[in-house]
Amino acid sequence: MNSPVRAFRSVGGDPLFIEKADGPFLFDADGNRYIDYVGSWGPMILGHNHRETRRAVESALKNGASFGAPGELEVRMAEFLTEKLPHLEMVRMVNSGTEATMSAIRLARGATHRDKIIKISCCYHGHGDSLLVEAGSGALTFGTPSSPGVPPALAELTIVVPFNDTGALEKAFERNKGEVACLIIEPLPGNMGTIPPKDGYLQAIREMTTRERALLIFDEVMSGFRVAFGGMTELSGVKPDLATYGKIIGGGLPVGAYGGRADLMKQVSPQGPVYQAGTLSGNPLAMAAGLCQLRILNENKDKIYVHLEKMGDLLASGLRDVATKRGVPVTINRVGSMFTLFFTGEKVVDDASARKSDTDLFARFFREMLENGVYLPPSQFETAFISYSHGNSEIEKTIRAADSALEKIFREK
Ligand code: KE4
Repeated sequence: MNSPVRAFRSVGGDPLFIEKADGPFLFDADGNRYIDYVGSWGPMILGHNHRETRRAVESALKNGASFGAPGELEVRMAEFLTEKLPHLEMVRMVNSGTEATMSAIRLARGATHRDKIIKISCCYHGHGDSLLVEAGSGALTFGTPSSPGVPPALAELTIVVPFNDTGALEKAFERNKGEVACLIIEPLPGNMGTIPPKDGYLQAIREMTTRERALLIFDEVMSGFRVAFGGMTELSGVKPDLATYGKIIGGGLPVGAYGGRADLMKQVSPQGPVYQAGTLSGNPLAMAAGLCQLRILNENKDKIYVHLEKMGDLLASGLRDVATKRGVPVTINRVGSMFTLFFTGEKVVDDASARKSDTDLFARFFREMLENGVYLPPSQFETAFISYSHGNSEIEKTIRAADSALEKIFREK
């Protein structure tokens, strides 16, 4: 088990071992087929085993796997990202979202000569020490939002405030005047389940960080190229100083990236003193897969994002109808092809309201859906993803699977 969120710990039962994947489907080692809503936790926006992406990797591999020296593909990736994402004046490729956020934090501290950072309670930014303080995703799921092993001297430099609460953020800045290097946020949190920002919240954060001369880091590892081609930066119109990416930009291969204002990025080694390095950064295979997927998204952006929105709307309304029909209180938060079905009747606007969900019922529902051939993320506090390869038939089958799952659960209650 190379990542805890795959462990089915919070939903019970043994994790499935997957042999292959294709389009919207996973196939386990026993040959069972599932409609997949994990999508490798976000990267597989076009669907699994995409023909063109596979060919791009095969053709890059013919030239060798890794050179440890600059190559054309990583330059093409940098050109693509900086051309399509105006807030990225410069970008550095790394090998995971964790590396991207860890490096962006270090750059913020180095550039501002300040040590403190502000993060949002139960946002997850990978497993960098400074960010495993009240973190989301598996840390939240398994009840260890703040991980042992992070020295208190470091953890106390991370200030945590609740999501969607500008008052708490004002107070945090007030109490740490002139000491905050940056605020890092998932502009669309997906690691306490999907929770959209309240209207004006991101704009308010932008104003506060500018006023306090703290850098604003948008962690778009999950939302980047997912909720729109330009991610939440496009949807919100808010321009961060730095942003991090991962998942989709690697097309399923190990990848991460951080970038933003050139005056900041020029402080990263070798141009500047802030050190960050990586044996496989800009790896030709990951660049080939990522560029292929990004180019397909770019060349078909209207068609693809309209389809993702349509499928998302169809699924969310179908699930809501099924739950309402059976008198089961649910809240479904969705932005495009990212959604979470919370087993609570209350609005879910932050981690406190998310934690009110009936996680036992979620676990039972998860297992019944698996029985019915649908593979949801194995945690109430994760986001489900729809891919471009999901069509009406998969959505309708999923809704029927949910109907029979709830029927069975409540028949036996
Ligand atoms: P990676 O180091 O896993 O590539 O990225 C860390 C990361 C950073 N920022 C955001 C917003 C993220 O969602 C993630 C990783 N997301 C989890 C799923 N919630 C990855 C799945 C896993 O840990 O296995």
